[in-house]
Amino acid sequence: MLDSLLAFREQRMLQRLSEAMRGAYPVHAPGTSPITKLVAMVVVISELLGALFFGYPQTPRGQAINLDEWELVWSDEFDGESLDISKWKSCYGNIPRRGGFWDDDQSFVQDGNLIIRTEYKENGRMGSGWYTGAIETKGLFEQQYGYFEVSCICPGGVGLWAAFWMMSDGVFATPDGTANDGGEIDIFESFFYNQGRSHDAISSAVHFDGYGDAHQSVLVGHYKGRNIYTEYNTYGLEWNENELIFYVNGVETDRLTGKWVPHVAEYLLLSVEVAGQVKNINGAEVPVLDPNNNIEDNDMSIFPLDFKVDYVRVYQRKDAIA
Ligand SMILES: [Ca+2]
Repeated sequence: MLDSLLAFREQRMLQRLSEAMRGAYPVHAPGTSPITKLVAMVVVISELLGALFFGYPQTPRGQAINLDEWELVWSDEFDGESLDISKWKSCYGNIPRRGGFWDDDQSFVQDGNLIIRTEYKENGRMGSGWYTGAIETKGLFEQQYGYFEVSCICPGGVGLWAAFWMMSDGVFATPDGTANDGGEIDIFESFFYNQGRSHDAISSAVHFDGYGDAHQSVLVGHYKGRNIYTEYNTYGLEWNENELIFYVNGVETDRLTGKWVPHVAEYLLLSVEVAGQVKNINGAEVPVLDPNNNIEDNDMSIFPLDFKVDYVRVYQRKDAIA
């Protein structure tokens, strides 16, 4: 009954609350004193209640990824002079996107990082407005299952939406009620700058069966990073034939099973979107996506603002390769 009424995230909160009260979540180190255990339990339970009732982000408390079990099979360290076009291509070309424009000139390599730069341009190639960018590996690199990780610094401004995600054309195939034939896997999305307790958090989600009437999606959760606008954090996905397991800084946040798990190769995307309302883009009024998340609420002196990506690394399980 509860299962049918509650979203995935709420079900998970209740499950974890029950585990925390039994002392089973998080797992305590052997020999921890009773007082330490009690304090840890109170901290965990308060955080879960805040997440359940107020949507506050949680601290990742799951298993740690063990990279010794994985073989690096593809990566970009962004150490070259320019974007490696054998690995990346423009995502959809130069187009209007949400409250701004995706423009290929906004993505470039500098000092060992991929930079996706957001700025206001009076005389951009598509007119005046907010310019940012997106790149993808579609047709250049696609993989089914593995461990996928980005290390990055998110752009710290209101109304900016940086993401590391995966896609397959199967997302748009005839709806079958599952992600079997492809899903949009949002390994992380960052859109909580200056949003109270969520400020330093990211979101993970999965979508499938297109974006129309048959669309299904799940919010995996909101999870805390560590100074995500000034320090490098890693966001990872372990994808096997049974599960999608999400990680922040190498610690599991949550996992999905069943219909949410794709079983086709997918490609990678790195993008920034302007999530707020922007008026008069080529004469069109862009609708408000979130009145509390408007790029025009920023002090203009923070721009240009960069999404800095130190690396993207892709692994396969060693036992799957052997
Ligand atoms: Ca499907």
